Amino acid sequence: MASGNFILVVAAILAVFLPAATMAATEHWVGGKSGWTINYDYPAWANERVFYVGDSLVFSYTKGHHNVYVANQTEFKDCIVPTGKKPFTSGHDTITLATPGKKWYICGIPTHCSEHKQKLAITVVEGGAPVPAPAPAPAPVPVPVLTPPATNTPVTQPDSPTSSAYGILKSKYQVLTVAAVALAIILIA
Ligand SMILES: [Cu+2]
Repeated sequence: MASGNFILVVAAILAVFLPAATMAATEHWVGGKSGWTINYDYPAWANERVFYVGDSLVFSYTKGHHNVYVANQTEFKDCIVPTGKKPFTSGHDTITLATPGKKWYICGIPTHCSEHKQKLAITVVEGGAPVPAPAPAPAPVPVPVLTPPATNTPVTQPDSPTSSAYGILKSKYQVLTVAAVALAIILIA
């Protein structure tokens, strides 16, 4: 019963985490190795990739040298620092692309956008990460899971020799089968 529970628990954990792993969202490091900086060809960078809902942008730069404002189309086009909006300033700003559509980002440091093209426009599309939402999702087990394996450790232990012994028996049986078949072929020939 103990090992049976354990298997169920493992299966439940896999059921919860496997789909999440399959639909891994992409982190787009803006500007690649150059990061978020001046005089970089962000339109070309953006053209090389597809941005899916659920992906994220990472703006990487030396803190204090730049910042990131989420802008609208006009602010982007004319390099207007959005009023009443706080910029991202950490130097490692991760922005999750939660909705489809056009997104605009600019640096708010004077002249960086207007004279040095430190601005990024992307189009986010749906569908990259299919959300299959399988039926068995509702059983959220993580907490009760932790107790049984701890107490069951001695019980699970004897299991492994048994199953490996079974494995050996099984492989011996396979060897015998192969040998029998080979013998049959030789005899027929
Ligand atoms: Cu800047």
